[in-house]
Amino acid sequence: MPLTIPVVWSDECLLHEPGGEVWIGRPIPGDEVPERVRRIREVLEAAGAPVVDARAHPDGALLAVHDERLVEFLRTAWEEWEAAGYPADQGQDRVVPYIFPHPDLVGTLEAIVPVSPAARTGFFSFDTMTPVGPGTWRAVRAAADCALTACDLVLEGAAVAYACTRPPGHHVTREAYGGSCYLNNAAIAAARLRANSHARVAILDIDAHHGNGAQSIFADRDDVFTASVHVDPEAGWFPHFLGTARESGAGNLNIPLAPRTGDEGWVAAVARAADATRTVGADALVVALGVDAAAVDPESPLEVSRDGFREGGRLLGNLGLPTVVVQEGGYDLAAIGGLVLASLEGIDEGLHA
Ligand code: SP5
Ligand code: ZN
Repeated sequence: MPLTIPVVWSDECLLHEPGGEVWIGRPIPGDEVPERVRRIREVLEAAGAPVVDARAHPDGALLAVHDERLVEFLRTAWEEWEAAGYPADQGQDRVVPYIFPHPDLVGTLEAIVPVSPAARTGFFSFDTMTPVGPGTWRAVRAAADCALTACDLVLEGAAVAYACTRPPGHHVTREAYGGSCYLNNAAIAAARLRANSHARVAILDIDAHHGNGAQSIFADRDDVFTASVHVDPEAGWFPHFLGTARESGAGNLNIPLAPRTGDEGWVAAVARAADATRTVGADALVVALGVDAAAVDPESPLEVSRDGFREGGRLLGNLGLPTVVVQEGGYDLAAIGGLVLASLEGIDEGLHA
């Protein structure tokens, strides 16, 4: 049976090249590369899925979840970096931070937005691993358009649509970017569904890393429920500072898993997140689909198989909700396409069970 889920695509998503990202002060090759979505598309197309071009959407959809200062920073960061001479004078051809407004540096004062581009970067980014280069903004903006177009397809009656997009987004808060993410595509999609007739939207995040962005963005709203299944930050994993079960409450559910958790524990966690989504009475679903929980993935110690992703997908499809799937992480180029295909097939099977 061919895969009938529409795959939303934009060539512009290929324009962001991380180059070397800085980890523990050292440049290492970034693994959030354009080839990721090429591989996914190739596998989904071979499975028969129709590819749909992303449509442009106005900025209002971004400003529903992000502060205008972040959007303007990302739009202009590269040009200002270049104009300040960092590529020519310092040999640094990516926008990276060097100083951050630590909560105890500024205390009860309001941090200044720095005039120096290098310092300003630290106002908006929370790590050194999320560089901005010449093509970054166009890719980031196109990634949001892919998520929004997938929403359009679902609002027009598709049961499910998939945004085959990058760079990913789930670590981005209202005003801070990081974790290889720049704008929170899944949160933007959830806000879009809320603005268009869906009363209660759930974001279910199965990327291997905690979905801190949506948790933070929707913390004080009861119309968007957030749940995240991820490797336990308290066992030493990104994003390190949050993502514990203690942060769970009426509007948020965190399910941290021990390193080396495989199919059984991971699928049970996805089942719990799906049950919670049912309990809150969501009428639409956004899946933040990272496939970096796979055993082969270099960025996480979870050990989920392709069958595990298929089974997790079935549980999500079983919710029977209009579903927008947004691509997040997943860094093993040989495996990524098959893992996404298994997840989408699972969702499709669950929806029609
Ligand atoms: C979207 C997404 O999955 N973001 C997660 C980014 C996590 N990055 C943490 C990087 C930690 C250092 N990895 C370096 C590997 C060196 N071999
Ligand atoms: Zn991840």
